[in-house]
Amino acid sequence: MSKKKICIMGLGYIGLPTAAMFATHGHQIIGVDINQEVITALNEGRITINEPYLDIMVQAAVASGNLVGRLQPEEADVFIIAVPTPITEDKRADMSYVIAATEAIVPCLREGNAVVLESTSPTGTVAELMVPILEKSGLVIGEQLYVAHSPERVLPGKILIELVENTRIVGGINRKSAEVVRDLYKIFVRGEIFITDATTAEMCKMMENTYRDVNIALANELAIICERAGINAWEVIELCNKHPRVNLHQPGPGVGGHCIAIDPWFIVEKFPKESKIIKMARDTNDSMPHYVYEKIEETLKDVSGMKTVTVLGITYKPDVDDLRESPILHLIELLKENGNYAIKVTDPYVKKHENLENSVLNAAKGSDLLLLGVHHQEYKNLDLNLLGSVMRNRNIIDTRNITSKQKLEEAGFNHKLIGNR
Ligand code: SAJ
Repeated sequence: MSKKKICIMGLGYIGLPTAAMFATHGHQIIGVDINQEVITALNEGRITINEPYLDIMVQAAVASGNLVGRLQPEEADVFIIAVPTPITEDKRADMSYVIAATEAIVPCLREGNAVVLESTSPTGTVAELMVPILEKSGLVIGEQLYVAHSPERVLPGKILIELVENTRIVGGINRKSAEVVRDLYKIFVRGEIFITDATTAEMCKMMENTYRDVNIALANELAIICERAGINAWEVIELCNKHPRVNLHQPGPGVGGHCIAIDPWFIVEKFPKESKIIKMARDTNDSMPHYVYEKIEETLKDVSGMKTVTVLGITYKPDVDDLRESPILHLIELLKENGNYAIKVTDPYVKKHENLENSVLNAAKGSDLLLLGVHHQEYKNLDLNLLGSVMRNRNIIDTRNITSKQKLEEAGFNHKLIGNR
């Protein structure tokens, strides 16, 4: 393919790796973001997010001259929109960034251009929200201007591998649009690229994350049921998953991240009467921080005065620095609201946070309870004897099944595991 000029709107977890990927494949990339700090960093070859190997790739792309940062879009062959689609307080999709980015590119559009939406969006976003804005360019959509949705599907922590290896869906406003955009992604995607219409692609993306949310809710419900039944949910899951057609997920303190805890709401918002299971799953997962909070209350009910809880791991999932929608942060809020808890926090991936201690040992000093929030690699071999020796009371609640019952008992801990005891 001849050298393309591509404007990428939004340089976050998706836009920036995508920009670096196209740039290192020899294309000219204008990375656009409304945040001056992001642009300054990019033009110096630095990044402001944490993703394995992304810094090296961005550095190489900027050094080659193929990637530059700008605050405004400019004329190009292709425009890719990768801006956030968060939810509002009342669980509605906030499409303001998509609208702003689409409006911003209108003056730059020329015949033969392609516009791709990567952001996860409710059904109808491309056809009903973006197309009317793009029509202001005067171009005939689908003939003079190709428009498609190609949802990102990469897993934070493995973005660079998954961008290349994963299969991809391209949903066009018409067939020609889908084909043009498919050929574009062929530049670096090694997985198969499937073509469909834009609204189907929108639903696929939301449903992939909803599938995971519903399955995690099922695991969380199972965890609660097993506690009542006096058995170990983790063992039930392991044994059930020996069945060739069963894949139970893992219970935990709730679902975090900017995708799985959000996308199902986009379906519920549009189809409130029909999306019963989806809504129930969201509510189940959202209730888990409170469930863990009640366990802490129960465990420390006999400790008088201020009680100290040490939280090990506050990110939304292991081995990343991402705090967005982290269920452990919701749990900390509940403890703070109670007023009887002093909270100490530690997390090897987080550099700045309220009550952050620089080591597990310092965080454990004088504590009444260790709360294992995330299964970071660093927490798999904790020196429980040492930690116990500096604590005021030896209590531990494991929300992720990373501690050994035997080791906890040997170290004299009163221990609880979500889904078991
Ligand atoms: N979690 C559980 N139990 C499980 C699996 C996950 O409690 O069995 C929790 C995690 O601890 C975390 C949350 O769910 O809090 C989400 O983590 P995740 O690793 O499942 O997913 P994300 O949010 O990092 O990335 C997802 C991915 N979607 C799917 O796997 C279907 C990714 O492929 C998407 O690209 C991404 O959302 C996105 O951007 O939409």
